[in-house]
Amino acid sequence: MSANAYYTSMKKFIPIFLSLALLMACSGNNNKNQDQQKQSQLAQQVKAETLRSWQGYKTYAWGSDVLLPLSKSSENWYDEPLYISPIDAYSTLRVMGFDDEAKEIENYVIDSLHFDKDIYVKVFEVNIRVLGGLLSMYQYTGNEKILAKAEDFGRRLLPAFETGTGMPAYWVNLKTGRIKGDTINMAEAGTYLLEMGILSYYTKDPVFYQKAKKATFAAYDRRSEIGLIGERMDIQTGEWTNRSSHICAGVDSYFEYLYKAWLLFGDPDLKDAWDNSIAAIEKYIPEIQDSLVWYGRVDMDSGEHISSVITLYDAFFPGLLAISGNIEKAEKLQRTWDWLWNQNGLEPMAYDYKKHEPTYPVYDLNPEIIESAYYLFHFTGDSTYYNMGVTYWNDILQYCKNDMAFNAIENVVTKEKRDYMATYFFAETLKYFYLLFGDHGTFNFDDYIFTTEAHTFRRDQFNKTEAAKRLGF
Ligand code: DMJ
Repeated sequence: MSANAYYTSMKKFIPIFLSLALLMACSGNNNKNQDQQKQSQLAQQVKAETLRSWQGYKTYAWGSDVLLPLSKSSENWYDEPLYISPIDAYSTLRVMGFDDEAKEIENYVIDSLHFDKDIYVKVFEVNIRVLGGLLSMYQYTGNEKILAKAEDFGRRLLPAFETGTGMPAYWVNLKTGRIKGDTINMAEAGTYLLEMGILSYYTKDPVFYQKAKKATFAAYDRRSEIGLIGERMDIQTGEWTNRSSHICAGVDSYFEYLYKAWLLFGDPDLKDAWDNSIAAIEKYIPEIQDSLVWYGRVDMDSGEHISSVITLYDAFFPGLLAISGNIEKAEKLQRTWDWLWNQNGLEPMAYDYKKHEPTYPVYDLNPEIIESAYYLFHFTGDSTYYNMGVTYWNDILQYCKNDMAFNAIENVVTKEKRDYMATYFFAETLKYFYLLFGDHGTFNFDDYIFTTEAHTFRRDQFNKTEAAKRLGF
């Protein structure tokens, strides 16, 4: 057939092709619109549940650290409250656009929160929740009174770092600066680089970052010949008191902060430590069991596996692998966590992957698996991760929702309830669900760093040359 004859015969099909193309474009758009609608409906549902829980906290626990949702009462961590729930909730309320509720917290902190209290506080826990929350509040508001509170609080934590190794004591008294506790795990020793670094950046006083860095490197410099760190150390002598090496609860955020603090400030020492640490982790820790990859516990000197008990906190690791560029490993590991979640509809606090049984069946409304689903959905665009989030959300609605807020679960098998709503449920769990389910127009993942408590900091507000000067590296 000549070219002309061919075009003449094809001409009659042109209107059909055009209609088909139009139809496909329309149905593509329809699907996209439907997806977007579904996404935004879920995000709206998370927002509504956040507001409902916040109102529950305000009604029954205002001024206290924690809401006990089943007994409709409250609890403080210490003899006097530190307003941990509201401070933790602040950045989530801002991310969701609840600005009036957030303003109320800001005013309350300024008018009523003072730290000159004769109480021993857990240095790690209040650093990630109270100091991190206040710093995020300062970044959102620019209110110098909030920065003054954060600085006052940060200075009250500093005496904890006056030890033989530079690792903080477990407890410090906010009024007297006295310390308690002989040993510490590596998460409690090495999760300060972000909060203390940000405080140094804002105050232009390097002392905070310097203490944090010394504490982190007190662990790193005592790594074994094969490059692994242990779990627990004597803060005065620097002797390892537990030589089990892992990425589980008790060490987890030590690694998270090496990488994220490097991203935010650009201190090359952190990048070196991260590169060496992740190489050793990947060489010795992962193992395959039942076709899934598990990050168990090994001996820090020999690298031999010594335990197959993992904790649900470890589900932060796919997110960390993803942000540090290791998408393939992140995806594999997330499949393991998703499998574990789906065994019972919620995940247990501790699980033995060789015995196939929960060793501590509590679920405390923890965020890590959702955090990693959010990171992976962001980096891959694969709806698998979005759908994982939908499952987790529906399970939490089914098993943990109560008439005023949400409660923890005593046993993921029986679903027996527990009268507690952890403060990080506001800071992390609800925030990660909301971000996973949509509204990326107003919140762009790449613009922010999340602390281990999911307090959000805009990356562009930290200039790296300036950071080197202000943090002293
Ligand atoms: C949070 O307080 C922080 O993420 C911490 O680093 C460990 N995990 C809890 C929530 O599970």
